[in-house]
Amino acid sequence: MLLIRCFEDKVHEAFQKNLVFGTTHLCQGQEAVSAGALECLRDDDMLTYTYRGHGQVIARGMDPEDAFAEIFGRDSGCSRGLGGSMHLADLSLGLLGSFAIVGAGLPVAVGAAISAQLNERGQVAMTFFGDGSTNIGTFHESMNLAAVWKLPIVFICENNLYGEYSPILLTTPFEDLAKRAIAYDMPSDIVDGNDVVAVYEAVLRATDRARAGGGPTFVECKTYRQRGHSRSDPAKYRPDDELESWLKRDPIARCEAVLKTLDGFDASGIERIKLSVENLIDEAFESAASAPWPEVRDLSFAALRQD
Ligand SMILES: Cc1ncc(C[n+]2csc(CCOP(=O)(O)OP(=O)(O)O)c2C)c(N)n1
Ligand SMILES: [Mg+2]
Repeated sequence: MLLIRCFEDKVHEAFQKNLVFGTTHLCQGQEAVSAGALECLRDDDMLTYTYRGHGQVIARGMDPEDAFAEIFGRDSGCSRGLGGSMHLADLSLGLLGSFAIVGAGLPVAVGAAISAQLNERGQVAMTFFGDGSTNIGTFHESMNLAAVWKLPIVFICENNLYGEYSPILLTTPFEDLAKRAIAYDMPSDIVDGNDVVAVYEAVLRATDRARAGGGPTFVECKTYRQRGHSRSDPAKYRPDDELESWLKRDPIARCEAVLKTLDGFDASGIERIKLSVENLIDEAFESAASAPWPEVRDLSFAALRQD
């Protein structure tokens, strides 16, 4: 979670320094969802995620330098600098892609789940999406097919209460999105998405069910994005005190408080972890920011295919 938080803070800094081409959508406040859920995956599992997908990619183990380089448009980026913040992918890590079109990642994950079912190796697919995505047609088609074919997939909804600048109840008739699963006779769970252990336990139940042939699960994680929707959105549309009340439930601070009650963890140990994460991110940032640009000839499809 710290790695994701530090990474996102640096991306924000980079954006202000004009190092980021295009836009970027940050996930500070939602780190427990990525960290808890990704802990349940095996190396050969596959996932899709959205434009707000830096957290999933980092939690899955992409080298932060490769992710920074991609966001800065450099040749050493995970997509050769040609995709940017909304296109972080690495097939060797099962990172099938981030999708800028709301809802577009779900059918791709369903396809991955079909391949997992045919392979019979106990793989699962996972797909992350926001609350707003549950109003999109592909969400319903994906849930339906996954339920009918009992596919090994976990649908993870990061309900952060907003779709762009709209509060959820202006676009959706209810706040508990797990109700959507009832229409597909699919098991579901609602968890505190700012509690990393709660996320882990719920998602583990879901991945265990999927691997055992029990089909899909919908896991709704209640969370909150601490920053605006994208770029420099100041998020002025939020009611007074809302951010403050969610900052009190910050997933990292909460985890830290729990760790301090355990044997073997104390304040100085946690400080050491923070310092080592900050150093790692600082070094990755500096290397990526000075990495070479792609050559114009590399922009051709033929050149990319040779890799
Ligand atoms: C099909 C489609 N419609 C509209 C948009 C514009 N858009 C980008 S993000 C977004 C909000 C999505 O909200 P949510 O699914 O809750 O995800 P969050 O941004 O909160 O993570 C919208 C409407 C889009 N990218 N794709
Ligand atoms: Mg949302």
